Amino acid sequence: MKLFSMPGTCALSVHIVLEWIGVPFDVEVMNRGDNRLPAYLAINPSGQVPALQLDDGTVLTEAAAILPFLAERYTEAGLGSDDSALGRYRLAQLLSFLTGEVHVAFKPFFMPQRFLADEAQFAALKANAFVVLAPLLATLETRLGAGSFILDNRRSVADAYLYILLRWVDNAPDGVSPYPALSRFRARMEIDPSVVRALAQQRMPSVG
Ligand SMILES: N[C@@H](CCC(=O)N[C@@H](CS)C(=O)NCC(=O)O)C(=O)O
Repeated sequence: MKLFSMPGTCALSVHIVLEWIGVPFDVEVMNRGDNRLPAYLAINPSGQVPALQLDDGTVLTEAAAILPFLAERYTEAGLGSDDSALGRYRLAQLLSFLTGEVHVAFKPFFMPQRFLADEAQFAALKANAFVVLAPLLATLETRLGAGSFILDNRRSVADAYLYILLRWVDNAPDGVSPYPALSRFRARMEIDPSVVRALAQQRMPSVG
């Protein structure tokens, strides 16, 4: 398998999961901009990461599909949902919230130019992203509570995704500190050897 990624992106979540699983894989950490070159557009026409190329050449995109795929293919790693009737859907529900609500709320902060042409409005748009994010982060804070993991207090692929989101919260005026449960979660992930390895390969700082 080969993971296509760029430093600082949500593709880090897939990298962490591959490290947790312990299966051999290649990773191409592209420079920003290379994701819009024809070579990568042939792999993922959206130009976005992550993309996971399987050994038979098939390409999977969208973290909400790649993460459960890996959890189900490598069940022995114990990164999926429980076996209850609704387990898979609870994971799908959570990944949908993380990718479709929380991640998307960061987009005006990271890419204001995709929302507005007037650069004079960028600062307000970026600041507003964290206003939109506050209730979403509060929901995650409540959900995590005293637990160690975000999906029904069992380790799962969703933890890797939550972690990459929390790194981005550093850009908020008070960072992640208003959320004690999320802060504890992030600190635990930060010292996970698989996370440390993935960060190094992604050329990303390991923040203490
Ligand atoms: N819905 C996609 C979103 C992927 C996405 O937004 N990736 C960003 C990095 S976090 C990206 O590739 N941005 C580069 C670009 O859009 O040009 C997913 O969840 O996988």
